[in-house]
Amino acid sequence: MVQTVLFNNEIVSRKEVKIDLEDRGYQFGDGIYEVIGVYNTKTFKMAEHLKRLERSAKELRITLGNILEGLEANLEKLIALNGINDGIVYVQVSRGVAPRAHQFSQLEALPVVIAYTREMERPIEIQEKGVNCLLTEDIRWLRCDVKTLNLLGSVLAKQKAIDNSCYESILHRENVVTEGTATNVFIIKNQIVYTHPADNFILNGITRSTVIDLCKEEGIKVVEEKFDKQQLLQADEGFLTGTFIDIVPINKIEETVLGKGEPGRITEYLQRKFNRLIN
Ligand code: PSZ
Repeated sequence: MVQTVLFNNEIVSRKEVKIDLEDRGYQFGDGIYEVIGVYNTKTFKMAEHLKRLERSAKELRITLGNILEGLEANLEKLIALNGINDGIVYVQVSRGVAPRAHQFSQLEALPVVIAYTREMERPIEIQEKGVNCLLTEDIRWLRCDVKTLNLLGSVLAKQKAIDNSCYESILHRENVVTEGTATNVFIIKNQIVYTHPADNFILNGITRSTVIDLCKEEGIKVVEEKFDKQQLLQADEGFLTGTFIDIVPINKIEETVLGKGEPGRITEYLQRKFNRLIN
């Protein structure tokens, strides 16, 4: 089937997309992106994702001009045209094309926008059974709050997890647990939910915010404070959050079984509440 994609402001077939070899996204990873979940043909929290895209652009001094105008409508159109039921829509904005130089002051062209969809099965099995994780040193830069195309720290850490038959690397700076490679990390100890505060060391996940709001609505105490590796390993329960995986329980971290080594009670409760939002 021919895939329909967004290229700058036009909906075209995938083979019509031409990326210049001096596109700064290609040469420097100089750009930003978002991944938005699609559940039963409907996007989840599109407005929040586009707001975060706008913030990422601002932090990197990428001038969006009128790019956001009509973007939401175009992403919805792609989902419909490609007949997506469950999956994601990916959107990326590179700073644009210019003769290669680190500085971007010579840039005249507009940013380059692409978006495409992917049908995916919902990861029911890992949501129900939970996953094993690895602890990996967080070697990323100090602006993890910006969703940039520069993902080498995450790429290497995720590969390390896969090489060790794990689902995710849980990253740490010194002893402080930050987040996963494409997930936020939550632990529960004595009925209290903990997650890293939304500062420059993590991406403030849309799923993370949704889960925090759910906790507050349900009267579950939630604390946005740093916790360390030891607190992680001694937690009663733990879970990962992210677009499309939603909430995935952590069973084991390397040799340490978390809690009972199976999805915990509060984790499952939050999963049920979360499922009501997307269904
Ligand atoms: O399919 C993909 O490639 C996805 S889906 C979600 C992500 C990637 N990443 C989101 C993300 C992240 O990159 C980091 C470093 N931390 C946390 C998250 C979770 O953010 P939300 O909940 O907004 O998806």
